Amino acid sequence: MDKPAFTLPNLNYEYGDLAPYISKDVMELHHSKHHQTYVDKFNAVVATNPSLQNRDLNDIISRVDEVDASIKQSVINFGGGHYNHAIFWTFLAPNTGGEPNGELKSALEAKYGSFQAFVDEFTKTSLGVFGSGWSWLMPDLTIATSSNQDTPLMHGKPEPILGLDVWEHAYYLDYKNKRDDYVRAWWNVVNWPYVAEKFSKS
Ligand code: MN3
Repeated sequence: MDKPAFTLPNLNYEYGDLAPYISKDVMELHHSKHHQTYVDKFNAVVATNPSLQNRDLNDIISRVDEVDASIKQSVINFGGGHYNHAIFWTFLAPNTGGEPNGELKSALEAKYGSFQAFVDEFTKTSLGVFGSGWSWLMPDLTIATSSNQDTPLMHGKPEPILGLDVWEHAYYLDYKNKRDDYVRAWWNVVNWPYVAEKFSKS
């Protein structure tokens, strides 16, 4: 069998490094099972559709409207699932200090009034996502949401500079039904240096 088109990305930290905010068990399950399943199912779609082959992930995702109708929902679900998780892991890091420095912090303060007001608004938006989905901070510092494995890139938007998985699989083992506890804990493991770098390059 040919090498699969897409592979599960490695994390820049260990599964247990984000505890107690996100447990080792959740990280391991989320990365090695949930994300791997999106990768495997996406590879199966790619393997039988030459129009998707030899293309990078962002290219496929950003041009999903050109995908044949018979496989479009699979590309949204599995390609989107791979893409969303791949960027989500990069937005996480242990012990990053709780808030950004420099240009990003100033820009968030200018837009929202204070860093805390931004945190409150992003938290409120994340809690308001009905069912499964994502909340995003866009390069223009607006806050967006997606349902299921939809993603801004599928709608002519740029890549988010920060995003949060609010599917129950992201928190149920740690927080049961309490999404608000998960979101509040997640702020402790946001990779602000990386987010600030994404912002400065956007
Ligand atoms: Mn997930």
